[in-house]
Amino acid sequence: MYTQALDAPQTPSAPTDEDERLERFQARIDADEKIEPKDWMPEAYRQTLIRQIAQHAHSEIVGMLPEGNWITRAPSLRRKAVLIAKVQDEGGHGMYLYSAAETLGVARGELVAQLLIGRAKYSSIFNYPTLTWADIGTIGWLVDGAAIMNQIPLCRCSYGPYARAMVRICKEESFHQRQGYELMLTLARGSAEQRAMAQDALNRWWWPSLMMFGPSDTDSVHTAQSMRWKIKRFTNDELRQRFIDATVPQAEYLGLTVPDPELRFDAAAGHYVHGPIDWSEFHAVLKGDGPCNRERLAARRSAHEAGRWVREAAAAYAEKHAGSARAAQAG
Ligand code: FAQ
Repeated sequence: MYTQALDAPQTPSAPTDEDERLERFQARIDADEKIEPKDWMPEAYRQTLIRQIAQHAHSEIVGMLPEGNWITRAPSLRRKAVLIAKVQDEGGHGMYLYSAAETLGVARGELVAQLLIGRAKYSSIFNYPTLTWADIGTIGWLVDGAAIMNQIPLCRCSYGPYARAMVRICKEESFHQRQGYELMLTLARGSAEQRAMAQDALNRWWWPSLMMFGPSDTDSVHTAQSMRWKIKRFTNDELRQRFIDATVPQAEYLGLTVPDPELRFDAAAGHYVHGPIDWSEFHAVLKGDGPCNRERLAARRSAHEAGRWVREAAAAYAEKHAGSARAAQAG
């Protein structure tokens, strides 16, 4: 019997269980079905989602730092209240996203540990300093604006928990973008000094905001597969172009100049054409050599240490309650 089995012709193209499962999985994706945590999924799909959702969660958490830096210096009580609410929202986004990642079988503690040892990526944009109050308006306008452009399509991502988390996140990001633009409008209608401060902030944040969308399509490692899996719905360059097309008229309305001498509107194509992006700056930031990489990680490590007693107290409390529940069950 065993010999017969060994003699059976082995056609390399014969479908295996794994091939069939992969085919069924892709058919579900193609039919726009949502994949849920308990469904079968290819390991590479799971790993891609863990990578992207974790990087996204870390970005929200590290992203609290540049703006948090201005809470004590906001120019009015109203601005302070708005900024506190915004920074708190970003913390909340990080929490939903860590929860979404946990549905893929990875522990939040493990993801946070990777961030703290400098192994995990987070968005390049949060490694730039916030030098003036105008930077707070510019972050809301450009950084949240870029985040929305990238994240609205993620509401239709094939993985259910990520897609659902993005719905609420996008609603909040939209409020953030509008508060940023309103702040910029106030500066643009203010004194010559305020207008100069707004222009200086735009000069410093424009190119890093374009880099948020990731490398150009020719250099993007993950886009093709992520689009087949409908994790991503558009390429990095497509989203970057949409952002530019939406944002340049907003800058014009503010009376500000986009710091790109080659920027021009191509009426035939219906798009703005932009000058070259300095990808060497992007790669330096990703390698840890941006203006604030070290400062950001140091701030996260110190916050993590400062919160140690809270985590220990919460764990002790949970253990105590689990103990009483066990005792009640036994009794
Ligand atoms: N920074 O092959 P691709 C926010 C990495 S949230 C750092 O194109 P993919 C809210 C990429 O991870 C902002 N790394 O990768 C807020 C990959 O590295 P790996 C965050 C970047 O995944 C506002 C490698 O380069 N948003 O702003 C960046 O297909 C205000 C190759 O790139 C999200 O995370 C970058 N900019 O596309 C908070 C959205 N770009 O893992 C506070 C979800 C690329 O191979 C205040 N993520 N890399 O070592 C995505 O949509 C995608 O992951 C992309 C990258 C589009 C970011």
